[in-house]
Amino acid sequence: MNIEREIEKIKEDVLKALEQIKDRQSLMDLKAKFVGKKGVISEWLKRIKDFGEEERPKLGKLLNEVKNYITELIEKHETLIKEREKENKLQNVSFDVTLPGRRPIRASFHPVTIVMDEIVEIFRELGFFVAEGPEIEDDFHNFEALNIPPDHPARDMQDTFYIGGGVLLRTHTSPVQIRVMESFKPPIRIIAPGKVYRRDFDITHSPMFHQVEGLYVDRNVKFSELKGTLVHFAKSIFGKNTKVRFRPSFFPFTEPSAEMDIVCVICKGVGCRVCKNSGWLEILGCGMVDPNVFEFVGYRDVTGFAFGLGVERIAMLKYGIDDIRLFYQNDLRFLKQFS
Ligand code: 2NM
Repeated sequence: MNIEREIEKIKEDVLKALEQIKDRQSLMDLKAKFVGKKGVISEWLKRIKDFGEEERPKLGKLLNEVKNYITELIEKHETLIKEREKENKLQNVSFDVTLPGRRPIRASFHPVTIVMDEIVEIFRELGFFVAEGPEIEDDFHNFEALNIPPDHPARDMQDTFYIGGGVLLRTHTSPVQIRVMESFKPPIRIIAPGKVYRRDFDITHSPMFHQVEGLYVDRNVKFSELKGTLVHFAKSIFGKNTKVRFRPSFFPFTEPSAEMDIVCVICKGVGCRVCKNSGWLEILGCGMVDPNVFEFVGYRDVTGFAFGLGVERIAMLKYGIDDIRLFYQNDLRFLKQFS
């Protein structure tokens, strides 16, 4: 057979072999067999020296052409196989529809919100209406109308955040009650929950905290009604066996004034670090509204009782939390315990 014809035949052999090849390994074997170091083409190149001077260049050129042609052919086929493998892989991806779904993260209420709502609900059941007002207040509603004279320690720069021009951050929610009395005739029965601000910061004080204050004004409201209402509140929030006591106290806006204690929730009255060995814990301040306050808002021929409490303090006692800062750090390990 003609030598050139023989070389041309190698191409046909390769083309025929490629038709059968479906995987990469067989393709690599084929590549080695024809264009590898010990492949068919290499064998032919070694034999060139056996030919005559004139034939050698022609033969060499032809062999190189065939080698390049085959290499290109194999590379094209390799791309084809790669693409087919990728497609097969994608087709084999499947989803197990019986797998359980991912659980969504469920949010929960902040402990201060939980306790505040609970307190508000207890008083709403007794007929108190919820009232709200501004956190930025003026001197009249926060102090003057509450019978807090200009030289009273509660007005000290150390306690109040002053904005200037007689404007300040409210230090209690009492101004809300002053505003309600200015706008509505008695009788009134209201509860004022909200944020208040004081210049105070340690493990039991925060510069912002939450208060609930209550006010009941009508003809002939008596101290016994204040006691009955607040004893009911203590038993509702701390349990029906909760023991309480009223202790005389002083507030500029009430006369007489008192503070209500419950038996220490930690030591049950024996005496411990939390109750400073007294066996009692203070939970709120209260009293009969001072006549001077009624005068400021134009109320006549009425009496009333009022009270105020710190929501964080109630929450700390209820849940045994010993550092107020935990309420404001947004640590999920803490917050998750109230879901
Ligand atoms: C307290 C204790 C006692 C109080 C008084 C008034 C108002 F506006 F009627 F005068 N509101 N809240 C009051 C009374 C607040 O907090 C410890």
